[in-house]
Amino acid sequence: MVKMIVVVLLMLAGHRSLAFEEIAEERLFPPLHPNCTQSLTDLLLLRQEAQLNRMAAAQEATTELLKASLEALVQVRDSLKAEEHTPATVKCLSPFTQVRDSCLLLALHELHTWASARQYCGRYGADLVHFSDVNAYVAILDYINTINQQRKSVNVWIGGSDEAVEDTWVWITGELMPRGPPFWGTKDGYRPQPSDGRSQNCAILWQPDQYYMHDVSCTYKAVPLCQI
Ligand SMILES: [Ca+2]
Repeated sequence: MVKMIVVVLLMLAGHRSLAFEEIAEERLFPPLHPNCTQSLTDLLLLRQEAQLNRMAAAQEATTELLKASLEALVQVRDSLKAEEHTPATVKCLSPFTQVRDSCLLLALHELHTWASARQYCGRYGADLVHFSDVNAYVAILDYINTINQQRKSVNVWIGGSDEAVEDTWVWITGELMPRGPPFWGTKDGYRPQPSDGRSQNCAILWQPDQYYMHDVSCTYKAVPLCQI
């Protein structure tokens, strides 16, 4: 009976050594012999402890690696954020003002048709403003309110039209304009903009509708918002 227990324990010990232990450890803890007087239980416990220590060390190394990777990713994210919020250095000559990455001029006392407004901006080597995202739009609205602190009732030409192809609104750069909210007016008694088909082909920031974009006739008179 005792011999059988010894054989079973030896089989268990042999299985564990094949599955988990290194050859060096086999030298440290040589195979058991049935006549060995050392406690088999103690020896198995030693082996188990060595295995656990090795697993703990491997886990610790993995944790350190993950921490280092996480720190590197956080640094990349922070640097991208800083880049995103730092406007490029732009030198704007008077009367232009830097707004984000471009120079703007709201010619508050000039009233022009859309085409004439483009010519006005052209005198400065500029053209009517265009923008592609909400942040740029908000920055432009802030600039307009800063220049027009007296809340003069003026509408503002921007560089977009659907004159070439009805209902295909493009910037003067040829890029498609954004559509829908929050750019175009949709409320406060107005029909969703743009709303007037072939009779209105130029885009304007409509002051009575909090400077949301509207379509109006290109021969309407408004102030140019020039951009370099
Ligand atoms: Ca139209």
